[in-house]
Amino acid sequence: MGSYDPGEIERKWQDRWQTERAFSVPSTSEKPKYYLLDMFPYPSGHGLHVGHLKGYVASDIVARYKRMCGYNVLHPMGWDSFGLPTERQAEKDGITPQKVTSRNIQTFKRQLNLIGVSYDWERELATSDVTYYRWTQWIFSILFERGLAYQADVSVNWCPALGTVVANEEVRDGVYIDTGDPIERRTMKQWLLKITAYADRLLSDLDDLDWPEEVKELQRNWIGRSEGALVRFAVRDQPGSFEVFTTRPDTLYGCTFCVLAPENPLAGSITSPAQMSAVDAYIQKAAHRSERDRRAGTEDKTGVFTGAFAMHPLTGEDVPIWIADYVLSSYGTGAVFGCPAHDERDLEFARKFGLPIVQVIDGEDASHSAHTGAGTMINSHFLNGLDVCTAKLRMIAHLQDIGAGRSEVQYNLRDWLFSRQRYWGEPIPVVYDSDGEVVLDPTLPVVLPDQSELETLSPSDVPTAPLARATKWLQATSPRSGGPARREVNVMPQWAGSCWYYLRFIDPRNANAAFDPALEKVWMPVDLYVGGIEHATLHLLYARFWHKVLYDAGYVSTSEPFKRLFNQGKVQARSFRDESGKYYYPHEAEERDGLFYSKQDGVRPLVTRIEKMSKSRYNVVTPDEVVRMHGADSLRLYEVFMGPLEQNNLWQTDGLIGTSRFLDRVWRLVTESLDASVEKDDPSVTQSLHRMIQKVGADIDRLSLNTAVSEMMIFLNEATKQGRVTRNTLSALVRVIAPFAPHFAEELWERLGEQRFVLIAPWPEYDEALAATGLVLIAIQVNGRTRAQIQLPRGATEDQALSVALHNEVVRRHTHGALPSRVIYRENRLLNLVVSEKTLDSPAALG
Ligand code: ANZ
Repeated sequence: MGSYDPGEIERKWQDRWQTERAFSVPSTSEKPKYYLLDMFPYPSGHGLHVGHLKGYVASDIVARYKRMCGYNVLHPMGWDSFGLPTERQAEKDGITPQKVTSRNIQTFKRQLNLIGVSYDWERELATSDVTYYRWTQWIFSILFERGLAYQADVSVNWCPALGTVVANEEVRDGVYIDTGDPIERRTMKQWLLKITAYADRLLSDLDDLDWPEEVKELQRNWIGRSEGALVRFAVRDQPGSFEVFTTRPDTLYGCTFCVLAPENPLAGSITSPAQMSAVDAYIQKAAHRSERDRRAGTEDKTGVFTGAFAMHPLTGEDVPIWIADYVLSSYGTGAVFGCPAHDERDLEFARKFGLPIVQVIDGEDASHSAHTGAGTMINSHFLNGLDVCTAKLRMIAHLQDIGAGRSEVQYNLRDWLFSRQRYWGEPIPVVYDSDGEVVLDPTLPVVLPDQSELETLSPSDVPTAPLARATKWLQATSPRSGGPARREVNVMPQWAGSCWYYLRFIDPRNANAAFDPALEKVWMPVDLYVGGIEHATLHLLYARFWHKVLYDAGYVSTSEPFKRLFNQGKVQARSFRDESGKYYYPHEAEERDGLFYSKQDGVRPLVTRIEKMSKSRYNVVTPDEVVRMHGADSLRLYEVFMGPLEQNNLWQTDGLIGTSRFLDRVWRLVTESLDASVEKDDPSVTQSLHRMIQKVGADIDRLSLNTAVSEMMIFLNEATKQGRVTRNTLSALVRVIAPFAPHFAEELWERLGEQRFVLIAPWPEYDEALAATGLVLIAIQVNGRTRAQIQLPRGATEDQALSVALHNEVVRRHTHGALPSRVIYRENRLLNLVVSEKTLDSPAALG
């Protein structure tokens, strides 16, 4: 019979899966398709830790379950392998980025295989392979030809230390978040992608997606659609005029000043001689503040008067024109009209500089804070007496009549800054003709030159890309004139490759096209996309944007790429720091009387915290060490049993003892029952079995995997009471466990006498009526009085009953949310929560 030895079993089945190509997915099949995608990783030098694996284990469980349910499941994996960290690692180690990449990929792949994930490695891809990025370049050509890729002088975050432009999202408090290197604002000629042309569709198509509401909301805010009006102001005694964007045209009679962004070109030209030096000094200073800080607007308002006046478009009165950095150059028109009575920022500004405040909406006067809400119009001529909403429409119509304005929609979303001054990225496939004209290079791929051509990857002082040093590579022939041309030296940002990889997985070895259109129709859209919430805005917006462009160009058949999205939470772990903030590894800390000290000196007190698991916090646990100790199947079970998948969960290596023990008990039940040849099960076991099959399947569909595992545990308790069970029951049990603990299940499946992999066995059927009888009603009492009844699976443990009861609304009302001081549990009958009367009386418990 033998006992359960994970090491041996796992090796055996991983070898068999591999030699029999068990995970190879036919591109077409009689079966219905299911496309299940993980957000592919960036292969960093640190390898994977158990926190990274949570999402991969979860999706593998779904993939295995769907296969057993009869789907042809596409479950691929690849590498998002272009990027700055690899390039920096290469510089440090004195090897090429290609070498660093392949070394890192090897580690990642080994670690993923260690836990038995069922990827079809025959479809593996890396975004830095020329066979892949030639098609990324091809999509760039489509964007270019459709007028969606263009060059412009833009104000960018230049990082001298890295020698590249970085995205706004990568900068905080004036430094590059990853390395802490300072950032300067500079105006440079850059490539941009016109994602703003798709803003409306990116917004409205969200409604039909089966995505977490939270992510949809993040995208809506990121796109940030605002309806309002443009209003034109003429400058007194000067030829110039400017437009402002406002969402509150109803408040125009309350305008007492105008403000230009410091970058607004008008700022220089309208300024009076007397104000010139003050204005210049202010503009200089503003250039050092990041856009993020300016947007946050937490600091005191600053500004400077230009000495010029605008004419109010309705009254003709003088309105002073100021310059202030709370107005952003990149939003609206880079100019606003100030209405201090009804806008908080304008009010602060008016107070600081002694500007008049004119109230135009009835309500409290503006001596304390601006009245920004609804109300009735006053001091506003033809608008008086109207409500704010009607006044907006009237004002826009009036402005239109007199030619001073019109309605306008603005987006927070900006065009996507698409060039980077680095080496390890996709070359942008254009050349500059001898007359400077930009021409698309039709001969793809444009291969990245060998690193040796550049001498060094290190950035130079002048803001130019390393590729500018590849003198031979630079020389090209113009496809337009046939004459000499110069290659583009900027490369694409790291986000490019991940915009379309899900399409390449469909047909990864196609040498003549990015993918076969017939196969695209078979597989798209992705049925379930699993990954972290940190990709809610950038990656998921960029990918949706490219997909829509490909859709418009007729290359894909769906308007959205990802039908359903699931975000797994983070794995957290305890970290140790001393008073200076220096981190310690857990093995460097020792506990005395509930406090922690550094082992090294024994006296230095350490602060412990629960933080996101990460290398930089010294609290990482690797799959390698866990698998060695407990086996891959225990690890897989623990990854999803820690708590609800969408939440952040605390890693506790001790928890693995529980999942290991569970597997041991299943092992014993199966192997011992096999010898006993039981003819019939107790009705309670049968009911519990059917209920488990039903519940586990439904839970996997909802990605409620922790409850699926408890369901299996409940069944095991029930079965163990009977001692031995029938072969049919064993067969169903092994199949239900298979997606979670695949090696373990294959081994038992073989011992049950089965010839083929459990991997492709059908998911067991259940009887609806029997499943329903597996439930019992349990009375919940608070201090001996019955307050509620809850439905639980027969045989639920005290912990399971308690966790359901404490979440019950009625129960919470009676316990005032307090934890019971004592619990009395009668299985399948009642749960009595003893809560101290004092707690019930004290108002603190009400919280
Ligand atoms: C006059 C006004 C009166 C405004 C009032 C508000 C209240 P969202 O919702 O973000 O679109 N604004 C316009 N362009 C700006 C810029 N470049 N930088 C900073 N602020 C800018 O907000 C639009 C409002 O933000 C606009 O409406 C404008 O101020 C300001 F009682 O115009 B409002």
